[in-house]
Amino acid sequence: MFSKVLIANRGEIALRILRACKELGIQTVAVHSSADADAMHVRLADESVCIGPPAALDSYLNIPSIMAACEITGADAVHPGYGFLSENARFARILDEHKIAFIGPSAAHIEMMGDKIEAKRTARKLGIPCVPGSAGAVNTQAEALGAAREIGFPVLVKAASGGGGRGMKVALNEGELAVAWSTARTEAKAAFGDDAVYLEKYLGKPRHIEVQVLGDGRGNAVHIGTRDCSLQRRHQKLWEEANAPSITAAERDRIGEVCAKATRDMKYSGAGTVEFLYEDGEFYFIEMNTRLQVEHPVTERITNIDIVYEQIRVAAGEKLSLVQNEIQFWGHAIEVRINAEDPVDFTPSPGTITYYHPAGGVGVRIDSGIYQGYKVPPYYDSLIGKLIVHGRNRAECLQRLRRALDEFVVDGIKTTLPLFRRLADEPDIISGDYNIHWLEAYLAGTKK
Ligand code: MV4
Repeated sequence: MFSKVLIANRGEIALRILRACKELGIQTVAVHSSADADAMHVRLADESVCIGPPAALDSYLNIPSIMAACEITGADAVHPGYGFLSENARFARILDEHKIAFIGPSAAHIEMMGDKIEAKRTARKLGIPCVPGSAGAVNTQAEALGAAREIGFPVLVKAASGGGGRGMKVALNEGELAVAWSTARTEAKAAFGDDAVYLEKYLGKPRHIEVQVLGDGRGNAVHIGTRDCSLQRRHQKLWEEANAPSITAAERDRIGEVCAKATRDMKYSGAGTVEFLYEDGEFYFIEMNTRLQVEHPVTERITNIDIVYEQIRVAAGEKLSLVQNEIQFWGHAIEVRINAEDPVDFTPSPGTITYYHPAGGVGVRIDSGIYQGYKVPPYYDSLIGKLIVHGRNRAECLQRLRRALDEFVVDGIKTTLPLFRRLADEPDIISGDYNIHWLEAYLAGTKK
């Protein structure tokens, strides 16, 4: 096992990782920008190193600074959290060259899944159902037209290096294809420095359902259920549930086993998320994320599995501590993301937290590093915490969410908490009848 883990992240996830390390008896190093000196995880870590000024490019994304912090502190492993360097194959490789473990999959797996065309090719080869689409990159307008005719309209042009929805363009018919293809290429080039694009059948009203997998790189792998992450705004998830409410236990086990087998067959090591669009009873693979995800606590809550503990174990070369037939699912969990944002127009709301009273009681978990007097810096993502509630079933879970939200007080800044209190009373939310467009339509006042 590792003796000292450097946590290359900030905010609630840095604290989450620190907690797992402490429970494993591992020493912790917090690295932070000058704007994060007062963060809770910095206070709780055994050691801390300031790695640069507020701008993430100069601190949390600054590989030489982080390598220097590893060297100074003698850390033997790095946990990258989510975002920042968590899916940076070059960072994983540099750590490897310095005999420091990257707590995550191999650089090769990160690279493969970072290329969406390669990821899809791999998924199909491993028996994962995919969205019908072009065989690979579509490099000319004529190729695009040929592929689109074969797929059938509407089609979606996607960036090979994409993710997060950037460089994505819909073409409803042949007349729209040329413009969609060329603007997608231009956007992809500008955003990712790579103009490769591919085509898929456009699904109009899917749910976003993902499968959490864990592998140990030695041919052992399990799935630990599904999550529905359809409630999002501009590709920012706001509300996540486990298991996905719209599918049966049999459907979950079937798609879960397909993903676990794929994880096993590619000798994947660590935590992974296989993302699907789900429409009319069918799953369609879109991407695989090779990192810990923001929404991992809902899965932890219904399975009693500590995902970060498993990540650390397998990165240290130990076998997975889990076998599929011992994994059980207990009730239902919902996570809502507490962002320092206006709950109506979502403008950022950094500043000092003048009063903090977190919810508590049975079935409530809060992952957050905030405290009364903490100053939310303006430089980073607005996520300041997550409220996770559990119930024996979805109805109980929703009622517990309402109860927890009624208790929760964060004063001094605006947060998304009031939005969730409203959502918890919406008939479509109560019935579980929503897709990836529902929240944006609701916020626009049109509702579906
Ligand atoms: C799609 C799609 C419809 N059809 N692919 C958006 C982000 C990217 N990672 C995948 N995305 C989508 N791919 C096909 N063939 C609709 C989306 C999409 C979406 C997906 C998941 C969650 C939210 C979304 C919001 C808008 C569009």
